[in-house]
Amino acid sequence: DIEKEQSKARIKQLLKERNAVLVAHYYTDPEIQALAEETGGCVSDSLEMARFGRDHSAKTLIVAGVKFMGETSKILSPEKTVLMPTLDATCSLDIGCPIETFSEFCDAHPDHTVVVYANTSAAVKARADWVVTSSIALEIVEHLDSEGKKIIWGPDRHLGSYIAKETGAEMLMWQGECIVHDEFKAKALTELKKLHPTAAVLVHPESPASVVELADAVGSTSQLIKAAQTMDNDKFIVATDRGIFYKMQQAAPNKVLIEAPTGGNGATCKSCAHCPWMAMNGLKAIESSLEIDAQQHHEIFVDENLRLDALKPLDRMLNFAK
Ligand code: CIZ
Ligand code: SF4
Repeated sequence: DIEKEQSKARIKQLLKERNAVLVAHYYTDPEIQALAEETGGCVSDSLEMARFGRDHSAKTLIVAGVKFMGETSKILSPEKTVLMPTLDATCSLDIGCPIETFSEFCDAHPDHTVVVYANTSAAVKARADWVVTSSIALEIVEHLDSEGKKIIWGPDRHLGSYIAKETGAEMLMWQGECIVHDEFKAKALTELKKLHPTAAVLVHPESPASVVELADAVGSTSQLIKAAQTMDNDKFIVATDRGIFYKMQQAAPNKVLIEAPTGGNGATCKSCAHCPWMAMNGLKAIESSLEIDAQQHHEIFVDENLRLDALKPLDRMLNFAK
């Protein structure tokens, strides 16, 4: 509609005026992902978003995602202004892993190597030996396990259990979860599979173990998109945030994509296959974040000492990935 078109036009103008680039996560709404593509930004997972921002010549990054993604971008690009459409967009994993209690947990097991998922605050990253994303967690834990390291894992218990099962590594687990992936239901998925016998099931490992067990492919967002592109099946049942359908359909235009069930037996869920915090990244919010007099309400800051401490485990991952 007209209002949306006006908003997009204003955003494009402001991006130019401010030498800014829009970096969006796969879980944001399709129109936000399309706008990032149209304006020379990127659509990606949290790690690629931070890398893209760091390597781009723009002076200002608009991070359409959730708070930890803005922080990670700032940690990698301290000289850039990092803005977010709203500073209220957070993540249940970040909320469920406050630095004070997590730090006590780590202190209680000083002989353990601390591995944290990227979905954490800068302070939690700074307490860690390694930061990992779901695309590289398996390899890094495998590597640490082969060196005989005992591991503390936080905060996603489902992803942690999956990695422990795959690698056989000994892991002390923080008990956090993603409110979106935690809602996928194995029983309803089994029923849905019967209705689509030729479909392959793609599952993000933040989902419960019972759902992961039903998967034909388990992986990070980028890995699931790749799977839809390369597997021969005509249909895919997908257990992750439905925001991913935008890029997945682009990558696999002739395939039928079906949402994995979040309820079953009339059950409702808090956040049926779409992250409520990702959904806060609307056009209007992006537009306001670019208005110069609103900057204070949108800018991400990370204390310099904390930033340097969080950079170490992040760099460890980036160097391992090379
Ligand atoms: O669930 C998330 O927030 C994910 C998959 C983040 C990421 O690493 O891209
Ligand atoms: Fe956090 Fe889950 Fe939302 Fe990702 S989808 S930002 S893990 S709550």
